[in-house]
Amino acid sequence: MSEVLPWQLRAAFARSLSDMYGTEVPAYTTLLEVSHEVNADVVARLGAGAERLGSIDRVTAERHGAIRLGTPTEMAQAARIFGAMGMHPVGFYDLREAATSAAVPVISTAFRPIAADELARNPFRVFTSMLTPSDRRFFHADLQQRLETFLGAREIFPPELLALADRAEADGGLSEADAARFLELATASFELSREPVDRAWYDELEAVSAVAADIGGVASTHINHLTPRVLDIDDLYQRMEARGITMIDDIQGPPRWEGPDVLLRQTSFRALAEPRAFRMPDGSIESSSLRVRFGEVEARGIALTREGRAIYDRAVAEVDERSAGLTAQERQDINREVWRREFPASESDLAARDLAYFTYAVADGEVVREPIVYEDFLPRSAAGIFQSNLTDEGSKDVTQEGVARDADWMAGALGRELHDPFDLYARQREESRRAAAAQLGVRPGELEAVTGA
Ligand code: OOG
Ligand code: NI
Repeated sequence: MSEVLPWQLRAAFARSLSDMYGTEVPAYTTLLEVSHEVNADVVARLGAGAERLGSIDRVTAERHGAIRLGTPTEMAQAARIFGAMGMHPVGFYDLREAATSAAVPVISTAFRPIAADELARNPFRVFTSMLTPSDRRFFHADLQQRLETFLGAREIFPPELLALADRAEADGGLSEADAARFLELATASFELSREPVDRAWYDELEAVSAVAADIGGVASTHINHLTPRVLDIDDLYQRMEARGITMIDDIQGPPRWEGPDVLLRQTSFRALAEPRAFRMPDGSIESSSLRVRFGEVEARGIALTREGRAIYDRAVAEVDERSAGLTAQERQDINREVWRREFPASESDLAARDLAYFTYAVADGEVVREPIVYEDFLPRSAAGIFQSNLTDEGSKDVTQEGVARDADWMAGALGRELHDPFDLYARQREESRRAAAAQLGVRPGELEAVTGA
């Protein structure tokens, strides 16, 4: 019998990773402290209204992690480990296309719980990227070959961990003793290695892309960042700067405005120099540092439908076009102006125009509409976060043809179904509408007519 259920493994893993990362990156601990202060203040100010997009318990425990892997084999192994914790691959992100200013040769998915009750128990998600060594815009044939040989020879996840993961997935959990071992091995897989880094190899990759060096320049992987959720990201940004921590220039995503929060807003503090050992070409060991890991924070809003998302994508393109050479403040102003023109300023208008997802429930004979929180990521913001933390642009030969990658390719690499985020939100909405309609004895399509919801 399984004593520790998948959601309990997931919650324990998120905690264990957070503790480990806090010892590795002390500024992350500061970020957590400030996040807690901000959230406590918002709850004090707004009361129950602060919990419209998730209970304060959920939001306080909520984290997303980011990891970067090298090969389809490593991706499939990660999928087994996350599968053990009830986390499934959702969405396909092509950051090669989304990045505009630096070389980011990766494609990504996110592992997360997909059922509403699982999300409510613990919403831990991990943005997981993999390198594309066959993409000629970044890697010439000889470098591709050496990179694939290097990646093919390393072992990121020990066989014992994978065996425990498979057992957990098959049995729906693990015994106490197995769970403890699983958590220990899983956490250790994402610790920063003390092994000396091959200086020449790392530098060769870094000339192409700092992200390529971070992934393929070392024989292990590590958690890149762990992101808490805050209820007021503008307030958090100011408080971090006041504490002397330099933040990147922008808050990525929608602007701060008077209407409903939608999708995702994110920002981060700049990557810190972390001491690392290097093996030099003459065999000597030197200590130096690498700047790849940073602290990110996010605020989440309502999930948009495909129509709502299309408006968002158009708005991003317009803001980009008009922002060249402007300051962060001027960019935010344009973002807000475009937003006010394009998006309705109330939840009921978002619902009426079918731009966002809501669930419906019956309380005291009335239909109550509640927003569905956005559980996914934004390719443009993800690329922005990657790029804003790179000191070097790397190189990208745009005269070459890129290698084609899409959601089907990713599903094949993972050997699992890749869920479409829009389908998941739509299903949640339809299920709630069916249940509410059944309770009132009407058809789902008549809910609005009955109550004006
Ligand atoms: C992932 C960047 C994307 C987010 O929150 O959008 C991401 C990475 O830096 O590895 O984590
Ligand atoms: Ni992130």
